[in-house]
Amino acid sequence: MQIDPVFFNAGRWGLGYDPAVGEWSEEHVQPMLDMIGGVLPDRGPLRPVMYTNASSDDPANLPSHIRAECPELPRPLFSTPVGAHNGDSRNNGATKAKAFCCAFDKWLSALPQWHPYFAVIDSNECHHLSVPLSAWALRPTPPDRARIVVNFDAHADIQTGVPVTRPLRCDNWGLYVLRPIGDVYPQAAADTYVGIGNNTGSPTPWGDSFAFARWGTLTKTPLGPGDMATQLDAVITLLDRQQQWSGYDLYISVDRDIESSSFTDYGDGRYTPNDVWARVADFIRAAQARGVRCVGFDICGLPTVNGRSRISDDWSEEQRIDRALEDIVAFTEAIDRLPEAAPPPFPQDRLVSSG
Ligand SMILES: [Mn+2]
Repeated sequence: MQIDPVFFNAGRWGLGYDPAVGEWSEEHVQPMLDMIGGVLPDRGPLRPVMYTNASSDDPANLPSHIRAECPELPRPLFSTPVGAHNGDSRNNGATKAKAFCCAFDKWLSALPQWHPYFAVIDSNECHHLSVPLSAWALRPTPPDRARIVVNFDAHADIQTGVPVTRPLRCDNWGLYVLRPIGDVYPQAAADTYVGIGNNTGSPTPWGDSFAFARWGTLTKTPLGPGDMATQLDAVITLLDRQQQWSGYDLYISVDRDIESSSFTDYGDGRYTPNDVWARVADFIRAAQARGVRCVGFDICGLPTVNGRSRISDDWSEEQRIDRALEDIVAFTEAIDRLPEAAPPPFPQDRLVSSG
């Protein structure tokens, strides 16, 4: 299945970790773009969407192709810093959801896109980028098809007690796909949010999976310890309890912190890369077998700039980056093997005018 690759930088690689540098720098990003582009053959140009100082209104912080294609960006872009690049834990990755999603919708609408996309988010501190990404991917889904967001992650990334007027963060974004966000998303972006691979201490590997549905009281539904097909069936059962659907559309996110030797900002996870690759591929195959259409995929959490890591070990910086590229290859191959979705997920008139 053809996919459109997008690279979302979230401030880490663009700023080179130096909070004193307030301007976009391609010093570290361009080599990473070249490396990612190098393992995605025959898929056309890798389109970068980047920002550096997102609390600034200055469009000079945006890459030139975004400035050119989308001249009327909302001002102010954001009300609080996004993708914090310093040790200020108060603002780490935090922003007001409405302004953030509005700005990203503008940016996404400026990207040509005819296929499901595959996005790479540089820091998993910015996993909340998956809100506008999944909302954008699932927007063309007609109301009689169910919309599923699945997050393979060591963490739940959902906090049920948080109102959606609070800052959107990497650790609470799951709720934001289930709730309207002002007039940006007057309808919830998804019907269910699913967490797979959470590490809550279950003695059974892959036994901590859960789903939340958008309707009624927010209630956690365990998916049981079964294989991926069984867990997907549990999600479908949850959805089918609400209404009869004509089909199901799926957006997948993978936080690399689920994996050992991932070297993300949030450390290393419980599962080996081979195990994660196999589970994600199993899930995609189970979806395909049930006619569940994959409309988008993101992988989140590269090693920090130039392969640096807070995790102490004897891996070289190059080896850490190679590990991330291995993930990108493994996940894109799993998607690539899918036949073209029918009906195609995106209409040819998907491009909307910006401004
Ligand atoms: Mn996450």
